[in-house]
Amino acid sequence: MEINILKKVLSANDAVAETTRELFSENKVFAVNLMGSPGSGKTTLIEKTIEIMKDKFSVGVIEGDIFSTLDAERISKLNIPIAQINTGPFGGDCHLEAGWVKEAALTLELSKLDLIFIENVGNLVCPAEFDTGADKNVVVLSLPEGEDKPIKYPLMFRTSEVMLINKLDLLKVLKVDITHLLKNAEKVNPALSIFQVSAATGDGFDLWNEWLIKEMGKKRDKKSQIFFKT
Ligand SMILES: Nc1nc2c(ncn2[C@@H]2O[C@H](COP(=O)(O)OP(=O)(O)OP(=O)(O)O)[C@@H](O)[C@H]2O)c(=O)[nH]1
Ligand SMILES: [Mg+2]
Repeated sequence: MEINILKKVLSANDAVAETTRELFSENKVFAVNLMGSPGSGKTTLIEKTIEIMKDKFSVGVIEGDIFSTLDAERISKLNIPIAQINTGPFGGDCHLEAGWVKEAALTLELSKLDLIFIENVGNLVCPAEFDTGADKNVVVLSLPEGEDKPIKYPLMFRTSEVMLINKLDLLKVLKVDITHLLKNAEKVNPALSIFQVSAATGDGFDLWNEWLIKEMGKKRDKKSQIFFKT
């Protein structure tokens, strides 16, 4: 019985997600759903990416958190359009649903944006179960979390098209085996594109930004002619 109820909730969310994706497509904005553990560096990655790209592209952010507007306050310092979703008042869900994302997106001037980041609630489990209506799912895994996470939380890595391995600047102190991590990720999802970055220093952002620009280009043809200046 419980399983049936869950299926109903998920299929209702999937139906709304299609309309959310249509909204992004009508406005030719490329929407990225950024997922990952609390503290993996999602907000820092958004901040660094915007810092690098904002002269060429219009970026907006939808911030998802159970409580607080702390991340939105950080991002708002970059003077970009931002919408906050707090799940706390609605039961404290540990994921974002497509309807909430759509409602938040409608508060932004979507037609003026090229790219929108949806920062999902920090955890490696529930966000992977709910389609937000974004075009692509990206998981941020930071080195301190360890090599085994793709094996222990496979759905997150299966539903994502990109994995950002963050906090590369900590490699020497942590002694994480990146080759082992890459093998684990490949076992779970051989199609995963993987970029190794440090959101603190900006290292590795050239390939990540190239990927974003390519995907934005697919959404808005003229953008495909513009290449990221390093
Ligand atoms: N050394 C290092 N620290 C980082 C890096 N990226 C983020 N951090 C730090 O990690 C901590 C958490 O970063 P956030 O960006 O707030 O993490 P988050 O994933 O947005 O966290 P939640 O929103 O709570 O889920 C902060 O102290 C960041 O400064 C990195 O590349 N290297
Ligand atoms: Mg955050």
